[in-house]
Amino acid sequence: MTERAYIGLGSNLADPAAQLHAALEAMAALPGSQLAGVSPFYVSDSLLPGQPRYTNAVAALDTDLAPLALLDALQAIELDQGRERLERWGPRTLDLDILLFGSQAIDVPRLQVPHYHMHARAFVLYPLADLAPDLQLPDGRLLSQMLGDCPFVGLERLPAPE
Ligand code: PH2
Ligand code: MG
Ligand code: MG
Repeated sequence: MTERAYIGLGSNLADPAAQLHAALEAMAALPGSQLAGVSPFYVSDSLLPGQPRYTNAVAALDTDLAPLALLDALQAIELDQGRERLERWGPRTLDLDILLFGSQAIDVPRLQVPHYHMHARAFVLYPLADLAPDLQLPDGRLLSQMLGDCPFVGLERLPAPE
């Protein structure tokens, strides 16, 4: 069955915008998957002080892959682009997070969907709303409601490339 997944992209090392573009190309090439939309890119300070600023975006991916197969594929793209897991929340060349997977709620050790902190992260919610403003989470929470509780503070929205 094809499901629409929303993927959060983030990078704060080694030309972040180029990392995001490369990741989008790699995601579009995944088996049984089609890129259905990409938000504008946003720049913001890291949640952890002392790190370079992040570039973030959200992509909509229509995929026949099962959730854990998609997770494997995204982690392979992260590794391919030089991701090193040195410290939790450390700076990274590429972070790909499954935010939503259709209307499924998933809670297994490797994967929790919806992504646990998305409701509180402006750099996730605003690009997600660019793609799907009327979105509802599996538990019934409305994206519009979450946006109201998460001010657009410290986010810089980059103009779309030519
Ligand atoms: N990711 C982190 C830590 N801090 N800050 C921003 N602005 N964007 C991120 O994607 C981000 C972060 C670790 O997951
Ligand atoms: Mg993340
Ligand atoms: Mg991650």
